[in-house]
Amino acid sequence: MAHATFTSEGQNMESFRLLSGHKIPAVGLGTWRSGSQAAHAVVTAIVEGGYRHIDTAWEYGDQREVGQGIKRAMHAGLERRDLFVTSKLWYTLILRKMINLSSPLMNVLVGTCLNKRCTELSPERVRPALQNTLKELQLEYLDLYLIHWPIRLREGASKPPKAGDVLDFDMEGVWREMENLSKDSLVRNIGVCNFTVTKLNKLLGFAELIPAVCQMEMHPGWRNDRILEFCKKNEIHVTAYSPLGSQEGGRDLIHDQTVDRIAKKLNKTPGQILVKWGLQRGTSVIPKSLNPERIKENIKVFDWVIPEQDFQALNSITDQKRVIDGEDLFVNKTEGPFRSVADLWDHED
Ligand code: NDP
Ligand code: 1BO
Repeated sequence: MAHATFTSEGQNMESFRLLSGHKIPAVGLGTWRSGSQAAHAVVTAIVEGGYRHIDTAWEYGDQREVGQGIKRAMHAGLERRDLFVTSKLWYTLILRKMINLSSPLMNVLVGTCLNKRCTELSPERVRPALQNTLKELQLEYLDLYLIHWPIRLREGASKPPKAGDVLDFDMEGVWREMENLSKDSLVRNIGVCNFTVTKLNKLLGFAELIPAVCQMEMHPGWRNDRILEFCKKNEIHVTAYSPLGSQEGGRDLIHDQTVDRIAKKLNKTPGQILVKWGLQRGTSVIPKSLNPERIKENIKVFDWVIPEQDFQALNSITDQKRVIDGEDLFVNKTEGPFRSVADLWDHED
């Protein structure tokens, strides 16, 4: 069962233990939309902020920068084993059987593929995708590899998808390949993001390796209690993404009245209250920031607690709504197969 571990002071909740026995640091740095500034953010987080957990994804297009940041942090004296690096399987770039990997033609094709946002989530592409991610990050292994979305898109799919862009997803085939990556020690843990209870139940029906982590949107504006309870019951650790309400176009929880009131009362910042709320629910939390002061602020959450009454006030924020609902990526209102956001989330919200 995933549970908190405590520091020698006996009160600090700094990591959670996964089913595999590995520990996931409770606060990690998110890197979505960090672009060319990702390297600097990663170095600041690790070297100055004391972060040991970095979250990235092929889709973020910043794995090279994240890798450079990790390398610089390691030059500053950190060991690889001290870090917990997560990335995510989106779509794979390489049609290996058809192409000589070292040929100049390969470079051209990969470039073309990148521009087209190759988008097939299928079993034979899982390993090449991971290899590509490891190469970009300049790492030998990942601590955690997640299926980014349980949806397969056609190569060159549009955003929003056109008819025929969203294909059947071979969940069992993809998961078997994820399991093989784990057996081959290329990844220490495997997991999923953006699954529903329906999809998790399906996965648990055939999984030889139970997902160690389920990464989901969670903040006081979208508590997502149903999936949290399901995961706890099944000993799957949950990581809360977009813990501050996400970025541009997201929900401004930093200026939410309840959050602000509690922050002032506890002499903390709204960002710290939002991170701490996630930790007190038993989830790890991955706030993104490019601002050095905010990066450092967001992890100063271990030597205090949100009192029960205030915690319950945060649990009572109304207008519960997803920010990252996947509509622009996966919904085609006339052709389907997902005609609405509700379809996408198996009508569980
Ligand atoms: P967050 O909820 O982490 O919010 C980030 C925003 O908050 C940025 O605009 C940031 O600005 C600002 N911010 C950061 N710290 C503070 C603070 N202390 N006070 C005020 N503002 C602050 O957004 P994300 O959506 O990026 O989620 C975090 C991470 O979760 C992602 O970066 C990604 O790694 C992961 N994720 C995973 C998904 C998945 O499908 N698995 C989906 C979405 C996110 P600034 O940079 O200027 O500080
Ligand atoms: C669509 C990607 C959301 C960030 O993980």
